[in-house]
Amino acid sequence: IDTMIPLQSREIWKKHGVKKFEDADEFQSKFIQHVETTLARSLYNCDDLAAYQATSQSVRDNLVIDWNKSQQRQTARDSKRVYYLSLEFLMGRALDNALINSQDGTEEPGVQKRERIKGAIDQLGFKLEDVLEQEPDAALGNGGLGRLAACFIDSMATGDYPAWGYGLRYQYGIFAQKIIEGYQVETPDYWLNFTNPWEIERSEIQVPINFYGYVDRSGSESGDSTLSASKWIGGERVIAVPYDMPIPGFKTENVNNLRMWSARPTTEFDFAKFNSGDYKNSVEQQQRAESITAVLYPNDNFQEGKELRLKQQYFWCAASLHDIVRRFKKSKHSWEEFPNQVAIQLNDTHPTLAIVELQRILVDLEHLDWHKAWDIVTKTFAYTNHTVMQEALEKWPVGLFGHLLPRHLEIIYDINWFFLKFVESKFPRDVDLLSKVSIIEEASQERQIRMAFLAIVGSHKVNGVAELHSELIKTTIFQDFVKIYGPSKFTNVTNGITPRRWLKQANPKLAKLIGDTINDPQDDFLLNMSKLTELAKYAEDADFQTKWNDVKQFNKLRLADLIEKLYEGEDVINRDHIRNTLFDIQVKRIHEYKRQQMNIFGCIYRYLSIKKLLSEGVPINEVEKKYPRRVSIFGGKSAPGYYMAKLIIKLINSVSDVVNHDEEINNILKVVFIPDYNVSKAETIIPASDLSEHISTAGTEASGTSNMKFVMNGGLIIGTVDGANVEITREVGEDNIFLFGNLAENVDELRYQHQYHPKPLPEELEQVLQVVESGTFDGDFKPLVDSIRHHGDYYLVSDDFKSYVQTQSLVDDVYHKNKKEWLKKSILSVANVGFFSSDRCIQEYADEIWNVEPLNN
Ligand code: GL2
Repeated sequence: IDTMIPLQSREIWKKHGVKKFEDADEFQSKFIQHVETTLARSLYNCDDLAAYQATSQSVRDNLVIDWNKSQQRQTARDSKRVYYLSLEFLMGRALDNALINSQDGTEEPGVQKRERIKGAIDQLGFKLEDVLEQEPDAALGNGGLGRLAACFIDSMATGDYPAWGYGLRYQYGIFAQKIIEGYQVETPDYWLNFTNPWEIERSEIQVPINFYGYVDRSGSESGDSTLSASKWIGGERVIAVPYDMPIPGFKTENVNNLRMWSARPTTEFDFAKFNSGDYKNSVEQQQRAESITAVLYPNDNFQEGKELRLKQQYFWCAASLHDIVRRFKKSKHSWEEFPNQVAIQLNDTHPTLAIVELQRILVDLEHLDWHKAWDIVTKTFAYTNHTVMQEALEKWPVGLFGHLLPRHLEIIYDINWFFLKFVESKFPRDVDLLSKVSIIEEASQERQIRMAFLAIVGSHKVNGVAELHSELIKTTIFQDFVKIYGPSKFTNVTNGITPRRWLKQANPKLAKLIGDTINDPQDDFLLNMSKLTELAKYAEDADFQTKWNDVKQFNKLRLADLIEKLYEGEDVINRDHIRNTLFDIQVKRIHEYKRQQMNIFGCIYRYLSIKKLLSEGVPINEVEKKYPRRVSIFGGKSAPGYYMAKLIIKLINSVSDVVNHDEEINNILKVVFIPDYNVSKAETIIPASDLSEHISTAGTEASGTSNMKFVMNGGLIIGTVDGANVEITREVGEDNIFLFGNLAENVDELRYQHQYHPKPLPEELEQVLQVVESGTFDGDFKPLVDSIRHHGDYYLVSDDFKSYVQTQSLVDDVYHKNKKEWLKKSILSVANVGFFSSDRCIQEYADEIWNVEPLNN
């Protein structure tokens, strides 16, 4: 059907063409229009929530206008597009980000667009800060992996890349965390309670998605060969409807799209059900469709293996590919050109089914020859691995898989057959190798499909997310594939973060100080982070250090306010001493490998040491010299079914309870657990850190990205030689980071020693564990203690504890005895953090993996 307006009518359209608001006055007019029409409210009935809605609608109107232009431009240029497939997009809030990104460089110095809108909102009778607070976080992700996807789409839009994100529109994001009597309690996050002004529902697009059923090969040419076109007769059908979220770039009119699919029932009439009088049952079955996109699985670095999750994955891959193929077909290229027009990046193995689905489309529906199709597929896809931990690597039982997706299972077997034939030709008679690399794992009780292997075989590039991690995947989990394909298929792209959100939005005071100092009032450094190196010459400048420190103090007070609010008025952080209190922060998902347990054991050790001195009669002011003021701040969610992680949360809260209420120690140590850590809280927490903890067992944290965020905000790191800490050290210099602990290369040996030649625990840890066992802290922590004492201490807490504690006292010394030195380290860190901009990262993907160019306006 032709949906284009006839030529003779177009002049009318052009005459009435919509315009963006350009200044404060036009914004106010839009705002009022939206209050009175979109919201059907008035100046007699307009609260902060309505003001948020009206502001967002107005800003969104501008975005949509640019979005339309950008999409038309991308289509007209017929350039290669990138599709970033991620099951998680941890977006956080959109409004402030959209205001910041609307800055276009045309403003007079000092009056950025955001500031003008702020003034306009003020005149309308609202405070921008309060308006921004109304927005619920779009929390459609678990942790680093999901937030990485959000940073990437910001950088792709900013870099003018023709790129779309594809995800799922979960009705429930990651659960809200409540702490009740020290324990985590999960409550649903129904984030769509009020209409979401940032999404555009596209109910005119409806993609049918099938599940179950059987394969009909009666029509295929050679009868029994699965390689030629086969017909999959689906047994259950649901509809995928897209919701689009415009993604604005910074200082560009380019606006990209994040398309998120939502599941709906079909309106097909089921005669069989109707005739059997089973109307109620058929309604219930229809309702089940919606459950596919109801909820985000709350696991981080862990595979649960539930059928509904596989259904989510297929639903999303099939809908996205349908969309991509439809767009490609409109461009009238031949199929061979598909990889020149389309690059698809797989964010972890979650979208690996897209590989199989494209092969199915090409062979079954487009009737391409198998090998020709497979060549197109492998040139199109690339795969990012985000973990080496076994429990996180996706595997699906063949039975479950074949029931849900019978034709896809056949295709996987065929892919595997050709792959193994290829291996066999390169390494004849190496049966052992064949079984090691087979996409189908035969050894286990039930056959399983190894999704990472399928992703490697179906891609032209595989990358890790930090140098150490990218080396590790080549020498451990994927070593046989390096042998088969050669090392060039495997590459590294070190993660990055967007400085728009993590510097400008989270820390406006620091961004302002930087802009003023390096004479960059238009914030060009947010695009060109190498400009930050100019800060280095002020690292020892006393005046500048004072200003730098003032910004930090401001941010610490801002965090103290947040904590007070969350603790319902309890004055947890003593503001009088905030200037000489070190803020030590560890915020991230709670996981044994991230070792929050080691951090809290460190707090207990510090507390015991303070108490010991006091009991020996040392006066508190002397004690304070040895153990200067510190607040240890924790935050993070545990997967609901992760017993140990939940126990760690309880221990932190129980320790907090004892320490914070011990008057004898006179507030020189505080322990705080911030409930419900999320993106918007991170924006307040991260800028307030003096020190942050990235202390995973070496070799377990693929990259980490909060390490970069803390450094970008002038916080120093205490960390292990793991993930991106390695490159952070290279960039900021080893004098400016506190590293400790065993190296990844020694981990296997240490674990072996624990198993077969256990040694007594170091005395510092022994002391701590005994106090935990004594019942000083409310709760039963036996499993936690036993994991170290009796179960091999898999995460090597006992091996690293002593050097951890020693490094912490080094931190105390520098912070309290040599503040100038500390500030110098902090300034130099920010000066050299530029490498970790996700803009750099996206450029590497574009050049090395996608082969796409930015589309300049
Ligand atoms: C993770 C890694 O654990 C983390 O180290 C990395 O920074 C991110 C992004 O690459 O990916 N892998 C993973 O499964 N989750 C992560 O956060 N959930």
